[in-house]
Amino acid sequence: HKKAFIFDLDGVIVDTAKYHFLAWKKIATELGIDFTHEHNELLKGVSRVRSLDIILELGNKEASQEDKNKWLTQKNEDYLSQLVDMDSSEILPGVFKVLQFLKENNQPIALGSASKNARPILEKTGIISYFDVIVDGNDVTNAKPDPEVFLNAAQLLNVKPEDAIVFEDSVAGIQAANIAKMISIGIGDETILHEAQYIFKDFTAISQSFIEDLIKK
Ligand code: B16
Ligand code: MG
Repeated sequence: HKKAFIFDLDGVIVDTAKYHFLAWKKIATELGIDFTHEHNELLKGVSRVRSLDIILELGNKEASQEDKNKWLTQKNEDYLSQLVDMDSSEILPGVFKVLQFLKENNQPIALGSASKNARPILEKTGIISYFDVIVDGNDVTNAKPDPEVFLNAAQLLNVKPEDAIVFEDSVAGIQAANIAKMISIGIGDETILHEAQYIFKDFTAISQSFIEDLIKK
């Protein structure tokens, strides 16, 4: 069967969580809300709008839609300003090798990300040409753990969900892949990502034969 290899972006291909954190931290501090790295874990794979709501909940604050819109814009401008100097050095260890191997073996590759900034990030890091299909935060209405983003990617590649393989660093993303009946591969901490079918600490821990087996399955 033809396969589809679907990659999440933040936390899988690049570590943009640190930039998201800095930008949210500024907003939180302005609002007098204590926002820690631990809290930042809650925002992984979660949309921008939902992230702000989570931060406001943490601080027990309510806000008007007007204020929320202002902070969302401010957060994104701040985040984008951190990305100006981004280049291929920010691609996480082992990722490039896997993308290269999949391409050499003519395997369909997709991006399945909640981020609305996915395209500029793939361009800056020089890997956008590896992706046959890009589904991001601009294309979906339901956020992970809803499987919409991954189902769209597989459909665009003409591949059945059972033949799709998802690489994800967030719990919500692993749940989305599982709900879609796709093969879920967690990238990160095995205690956090225990719902994944396979878990690796990063892409350097994934062997070529593991990928070959997925292709042949
Ligand atoms: P943006 P992913 C997600 O990307 C991030 O994990 C999450 O922290 C962020 O809030 C979300 O994208 C939206 O990003 O503000 O750029 O639209 O992990 O699904 O690739
Ligand atoms: Mg992610």
